[in-house]
Amino acid sequence: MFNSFKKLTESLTKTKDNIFGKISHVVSRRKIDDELLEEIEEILIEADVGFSATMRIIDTVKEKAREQRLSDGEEVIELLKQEITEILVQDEHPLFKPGDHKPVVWLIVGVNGVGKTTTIGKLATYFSTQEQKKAMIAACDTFRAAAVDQVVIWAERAKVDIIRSQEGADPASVAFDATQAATARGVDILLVDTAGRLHTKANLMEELKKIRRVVQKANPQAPVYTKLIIDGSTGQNAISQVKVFTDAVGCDGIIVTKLDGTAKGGVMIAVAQELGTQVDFIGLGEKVEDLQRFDAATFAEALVK
Ligand SMILES: Nc1nc2c(ncn2[C@@H]2O[C@H](COP(=O)(O)OP(=O)(O)OP(=O)(O)O)[C@@H](O)[C@H]2O)c(=O)[nH]1
Ligand SMILES: [Mg+2]
Repeated sequence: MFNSFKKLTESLTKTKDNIFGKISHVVSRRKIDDELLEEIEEILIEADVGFSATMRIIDTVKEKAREQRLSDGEEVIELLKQEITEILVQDEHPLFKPGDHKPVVWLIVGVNGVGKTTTIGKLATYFSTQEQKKAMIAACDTFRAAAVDQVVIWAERAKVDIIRSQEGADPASVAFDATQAATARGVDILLVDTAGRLHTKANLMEELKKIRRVVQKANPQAPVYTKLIIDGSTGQNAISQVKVFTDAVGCDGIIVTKLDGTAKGGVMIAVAQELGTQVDFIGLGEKVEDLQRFDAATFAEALVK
C-alpha cells in the first residue's frame, strides 16, 4: 500500500508541479482579487483541468474566500486543494456487479497507441494475482501486423490463456471462439484486445459493435462491458475521445494510461467533473505492475499533498 502510494505521488510529480507549482508561484505576496483568480484560472485551463471543472473551482474559491474573509493569496492553495478533492472523490465503482455470470467480458477499446494491449497484460496479471480470478485474453486486433505477437507476449508474462488466430482473420470470429473457450474453461474474466485503427473510424465502431454482438451470441448470459482506454498525456483530447466512443459503442468504465511522466494529469479532474465515477484503473508505466485501481480519495491525496 505504502509503495503503491509512493509510486502514485512520484508519477504525478509533473502534474502537481504544473498545477500547484505554478499557482504557488503566482499567489506569493499577492492579495486575493479578481486579477489573481484570473491568473489561477488560466493555469488550471492550461493544465488540462477543463473548462467546467476550472469554473467550478474558481467560483468556489471566490465564495469561500469571501465567506472566510481571506485576503492573503497563499490561502487560496488550501481552498483549491479542498475543491479539487471534492471533484475527484466520488462514489465507489465496483469492477464486478453482484450476480454477474461467468465469464465477464471486457472489450478493451480506444484509439491507436493509447495502451490497450499493454493494459490487457497488466489487467490479466492484476486479476490473477490480486483478485484470484481466472483471466483469459482474446487477441482480436487482427488488423495490425505484429499485434497478435505483442499480446501473446503479455499473455505469457501474465501466465494466462490466450485465444488467437492468423493476422487478417475476422476479429469477431476470434471473439466468438474465445467466449466459447472461456465459458468452457470456467474463466472469470475475458479481456478482449481490439484494434485502435481501421480504414475508417466508422469501420472501427462497426467492428466493435459486431464483436459485442458475437460475444453475446456465443454466451447470452455473459455480461459484456466496454472499457475505454484513454491516454492521460493527451490532455483535453481525452474528453472528446470518451464522448465519441460512448456515443458509438457505450462505455462502462475508463482506464487512463500514461499518467507517469506527464504534466497533463489535470485531465483526471476534467474527467471526474464531466463524466462522474467511471475511472476503473490508472496506468503509471510500461511494466506489468504499473497499474493501479483508481481510488479517487487516494488520487486526490497524492495530487494535492
Ligand atoms: N509510460 C507509459 N507508457 C505506457 C503506458 N501504457 C502503455 N504505454 C506505452 O504506450 C505504447 C503503446 O501501447 P500499446 O499497448 O501497444 O497501445 P495500443 O492501444 O494497444 O496500440 P494499438 O494496438 O496500436 O492501437 C507502448 O510503448 C506502451 O509501452 C503507461 O501507463 N505509461
Ligand atoms: Mg494494441
